[in-house]
Amino acid sequence: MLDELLSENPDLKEAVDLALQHTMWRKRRCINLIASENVMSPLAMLLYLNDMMHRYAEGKPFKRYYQGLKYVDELEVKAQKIMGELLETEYVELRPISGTIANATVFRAFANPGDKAVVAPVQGGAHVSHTRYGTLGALGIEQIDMPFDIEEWNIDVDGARKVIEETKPKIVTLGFSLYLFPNPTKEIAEIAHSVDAKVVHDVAHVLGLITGKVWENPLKQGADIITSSTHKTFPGPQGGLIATVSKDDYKRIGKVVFPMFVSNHHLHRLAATAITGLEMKLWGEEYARQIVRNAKTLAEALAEAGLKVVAENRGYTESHQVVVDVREHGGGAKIAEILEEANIILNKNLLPWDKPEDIKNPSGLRIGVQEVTRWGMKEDEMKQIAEFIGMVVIDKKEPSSVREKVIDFRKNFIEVHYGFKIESSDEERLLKIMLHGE
Ligand code: DSN
Repeated sequence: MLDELLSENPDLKEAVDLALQHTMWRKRRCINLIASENVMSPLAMLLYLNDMMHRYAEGKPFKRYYQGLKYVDELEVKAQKIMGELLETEYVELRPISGTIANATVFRAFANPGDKAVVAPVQGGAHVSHTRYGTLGALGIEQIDMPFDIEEWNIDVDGARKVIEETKPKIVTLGFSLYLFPNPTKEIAEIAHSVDAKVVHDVAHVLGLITGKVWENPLKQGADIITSSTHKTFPGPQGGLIATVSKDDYKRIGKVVFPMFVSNHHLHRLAATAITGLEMKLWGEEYARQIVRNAKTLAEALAEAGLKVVAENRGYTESHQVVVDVREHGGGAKIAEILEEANIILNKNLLPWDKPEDIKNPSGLRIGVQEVTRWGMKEDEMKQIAEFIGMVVIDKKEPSSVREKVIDFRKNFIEVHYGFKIESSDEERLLKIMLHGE
């Protein structure tokens, strides 16, 4: 029946094929090492398909501008509570639909156009939304960078003190998208608070490491607010989150979320976020520990294979990421493209010594192991992945020959770990309700 429909309608066939091909390729035949992605468990995915995706809910739970939301209200409060328990605070906002919108909200709540923000150095891997090119600039807030210490692969605290004390910003941001070691939150927060600046720590990359208790929670280190997405090391649906320890800050943030940055907050993700949060309560610590073990093992194996892994003096990494300098092999763009031919998916990245104009072919590769860990891979598999990468980058093997080996290897990792398991009969039952309402 479907085949008939598709053969009669070439445009439909193309659209359906593209979505199916992508899914089969990325879910079954690739090693995904993009550091900002992950996969949901089948239960979270199925519940993500719920009817809330069609609805509006402007305002806060139980104080909405639309009717028909009695289940949405309760679910939103439940999801906030679960995330709050994981983050050890009662003040969680789940309405921002992405990490960037979470940042925009907080920047707008605590600074006006013309104010200053001292930000974690872009050179060290801060996200574009913290810059003049992104959200910060769009809001008319001036970006002033803290200096970066390449030896320590972290923020230079003495340099940051000088900049913060001289410029007296309204906001100080921390957090990186190229994130190997925790930022010195405590030290920076003390300096920022001495000039009455709010400390906003963007933990998008490490949220799952924080909820898994292998990475310090900035809210316990003096940060006033954390912003995040919910789909990187925290393996939930794509979405945003803000958390704070202050009731006043929470109220102020809430007034900016809606009506300024979010009208409809994509309600179907609330169920999936709640389910993923419960999974992280049960298995998140084991998951986070394995992620860090895997990242360290991969870094060491890549170095042994002859690649220049950064931060060797600091043990390469304490996060889900591994960063490799591939200048001598032709640069990040070239190597990332060749690896894609071998079905190894990762991204090129600017490294601290690159200039902005190097963006098209920067020095680095950014590698994240959080998704392969969720597919059940452990240290032995990290060594195997390093071998595949070495075959392409060092031994210059034909990527298509490595691709065959990658596809074969990937066949053994098709179940999501650290999540709820359900029977296929349950999947069918839930899918039927999601599609047809009963
Ligand atoms: N695009 C994400 C990343 O790759 O780090 C951040 O939003």
